[in-house]
Amino acid sequence: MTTASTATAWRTCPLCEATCGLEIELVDGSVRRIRGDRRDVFSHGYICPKGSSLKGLREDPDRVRSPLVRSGSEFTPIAWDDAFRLVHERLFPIIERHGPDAVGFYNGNPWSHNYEAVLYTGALYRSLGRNRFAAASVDQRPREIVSGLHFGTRTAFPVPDLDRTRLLVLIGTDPLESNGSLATAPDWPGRLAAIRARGGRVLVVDPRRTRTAEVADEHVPIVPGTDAAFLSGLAHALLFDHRADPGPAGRYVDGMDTVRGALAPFTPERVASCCGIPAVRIRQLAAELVGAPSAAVHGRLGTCLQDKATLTAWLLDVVNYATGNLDRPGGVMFAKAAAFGLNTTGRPGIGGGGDYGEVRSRVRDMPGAFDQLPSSCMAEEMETPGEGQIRGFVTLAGNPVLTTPDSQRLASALDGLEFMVSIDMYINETTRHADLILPVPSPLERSHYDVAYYQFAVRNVANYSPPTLERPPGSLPEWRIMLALTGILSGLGPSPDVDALDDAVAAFLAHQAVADEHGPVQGRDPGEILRMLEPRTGPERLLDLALRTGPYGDGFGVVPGGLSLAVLEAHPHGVDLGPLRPRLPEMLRTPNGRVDLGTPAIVADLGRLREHLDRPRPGYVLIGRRDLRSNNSWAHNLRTLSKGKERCTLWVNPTDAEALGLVDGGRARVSSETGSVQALVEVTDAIMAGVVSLPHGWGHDMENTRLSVARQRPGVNANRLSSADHVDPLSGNPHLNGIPVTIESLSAATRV
Ligand SMILES: Nc1nc2c(c(=O)[nH]1)N[C@H]1C(S)=C(S)[C@@H](COP(=O)(O)OP(=O)(O)OC[C@H]3O[C@@H](n4cnc5c(=O)[nH]c(N)nc54)[C@H](O)[C@@H]3O)O[C@H]1N2
Ligand SMILES: Nc1nc2c(c(=O)[nH]1)N[C@H]1C(S)=C(S)[C@@H](COP(=O)(O)OP(=O)(O)OC[C@H]3O[C@@H](n4cnc5c(=O)[nH]c(N)nc54)[C@H](O)[C@@H]3O)O[C@H]1N2
Ligand code: SF4
Ligand SMILES: [Mo]
Repeated sequence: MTTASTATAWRTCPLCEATCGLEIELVDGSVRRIRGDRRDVFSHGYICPKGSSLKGLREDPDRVRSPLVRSGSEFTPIAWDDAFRLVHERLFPIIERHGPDAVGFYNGNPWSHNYEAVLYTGALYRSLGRNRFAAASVDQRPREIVSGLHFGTRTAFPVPDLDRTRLLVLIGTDPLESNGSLATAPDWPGRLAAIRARGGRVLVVDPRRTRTAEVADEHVPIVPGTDAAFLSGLAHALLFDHRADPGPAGRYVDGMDTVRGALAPFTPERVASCCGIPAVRIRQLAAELVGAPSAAVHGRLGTCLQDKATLTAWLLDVVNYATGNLDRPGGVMFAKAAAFGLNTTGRPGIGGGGDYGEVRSRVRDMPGAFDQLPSSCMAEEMETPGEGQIRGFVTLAGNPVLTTPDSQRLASALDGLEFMVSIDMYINETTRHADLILPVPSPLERSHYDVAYYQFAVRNVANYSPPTLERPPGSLPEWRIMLALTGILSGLGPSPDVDALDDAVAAFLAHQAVADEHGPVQGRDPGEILRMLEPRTGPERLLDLALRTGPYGDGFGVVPGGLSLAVLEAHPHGVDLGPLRPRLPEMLRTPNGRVDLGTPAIVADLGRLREHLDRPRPGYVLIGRRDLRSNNSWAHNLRTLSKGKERCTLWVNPTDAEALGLVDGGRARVSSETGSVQALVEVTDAIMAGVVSLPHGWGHDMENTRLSVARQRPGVNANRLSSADHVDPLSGNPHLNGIPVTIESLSAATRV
């Protein structure tokens, strides 16, 4: 008889922005149990139901484990060499014949939680043209554009200082379901409770009485899509009635005269009927914000998926600045990431700004940003003939057929492509269109470091996770797949030398590090730096380089005791680098080293807001929502998460239900100008009258997918109702919250 070999491993959960530490019990090389890691320096044992689902994800029989080639609707396994040969034979010639714009690329949300993908995208981008898209432009793109304009880098998000603030205003975010966004923090329930325990207040502005609103001190309902109206009224009250001291940030900020002038017409009284929040409440909130010892106004996804999203992000910065809370403890602050921080390299205080608007889309002339074009342009760039038309496509960690606007149209456009490759782990609504699927290992079989999320965490931390389990034979790490693709699309033939390409990426970054006049290895020999990184390769080598040349790094011997990957390896529960500290002006990377809140392009957009104020409200409007046990489109195949009550329901207020003849558990047809779906009705007073809500990421009843669990309760695809044409013109972000719809009762109650 042999005894089972047991072990414990720790790693950071890669499923959402909260970066919780997991403690994983292993028996004979498989996972027995996953719990919260009580010793994790950031999460202290907190975990949500998704964290333990990594076991189910690894073991899911539906997960793709070898490359698959499609013929008609059939997928057949093929060897990796053959798969790459096919890329060379079918995808590369498209670039040769039509140029690099002819092959498009879309990366989805899990990309950002996967440092292998993040670190090797730069190389892949160089083999492609301008048609690069990402879930970012159905998400935080407007916020990134404003951060780029105000602070010089796209990830310079003003983060609510959750652990010290005395007044937290959450707008369009539901962290009790989502675990938070653009404010990386494990355990929002605990952190919100702590604000109240120390005598502070939490206020939620949302068309729904969310679970977050239920634990807050106050819920302020708002008409969907009108946050810019509300915030302009709030900013007006702050700028004209209070004139609060902006504090030290005042030394670095310009443009407030322009801002005051531009906002003059937007009195609380003028905006109140549009946003549905009484003028007295807006004025009172201004007084509360000014009077609080510290206050943070944090707007998130609900504010980003509307047609004035960029204006809204700008107004959030104006409001936090005008109350003296920009860059002060308890207000909104900037993290200082240990590695890869966009605002920790180069000259402190000065930079090139961003590339906003430099590249534009071919068909609709939409502005690009950060090397990407808006995802709302994807389908038209595939459909519209001419030079630069997308004929080949690569998706990586994304399911745009469920997650981007007018998904039905996108699905047809994908069918018209000459060749499509998906780097993914499922045959889902998007990858079923691919000619070739290149599968990636499960998250437990790779290492992990949160390149993106530590750049906007509420506390500075660094945590590296080695692979928990060995990669199964026959699998390839995602970064090697990406480099192979990079090589093939760059003309290096069907089997490029991936190790040489990896060396080239590392050498490029080492050269950059020694060329950084303000970095710790300035002027040193890049060859020496690369030798000091041996024998590491792949993402670990890039991470070690970034940590050692980062703000807490050992500078390759210059700073004794500084951070390196070896230090993180010795600290499996993470390294705590302390609370956020004021960072102005050092964190700026704007061309003149200052913050201009009066950016003309944004201020000019107030004209559209003025028109909006007088617009009659449409009848019913549709918004989205998130659920703790779901994760965009791809957690629905995991049994542990898909148990329990039906989650893809249409929320309808009781008054509306009565007027429409809808009953709880009945079915309704929801139609927009784009399309129509039949949804299960859930009557609840948690949603305001005139507004209905459907979550996105559902609609798993499409043909030819391999999602046996998700298919049992498919739900409906909310993005059949959204339109790719209604966008925020400054960012290209689609208007997904507040879509005008009509609703029709289809049947009596069946169940809920
Ligand atoms: N109506 C409406 N639409 C929305 C939203 C909304 O609120 N309302 N929200 C938007 C937002 S915020 C976002 S971020 C997008 C998300 O949109 P997407 O990113 O397009 O969708 P996901 O469901 O996150 O897709 C994840 C895909 O990645 C694969 N995957 C998971 N892990 C890995 C990995 O490690 N490597 C690789 N290669 N693949 C992996 C999964 O199998 C799945 O195919 O949806 C947006 N769409
Ligand atoms: N459980 C779970 N967690 C997730 C995800 C998931 O799918 N499921 N997705 C992850 C991703 S990709 C992201 S980006 C984050 C997003 O995380 P959050 O930013 O917290 O997003 P949501 O939970 O969708 O909350 C958005 C809120 O905006 C409200 N809302 C809708 N329209 C408006 C409006 O016009 N104005 C205002 N003020 N509010 C409005 C909605 O009712 C909703 O409560 O969550 C991440 N975490
Ligand atoms: S909150 Fe997010 S990071 Fe934490 S366990 Fe859940 S999914 Fe993972
Ligand atoms: Mo997102």
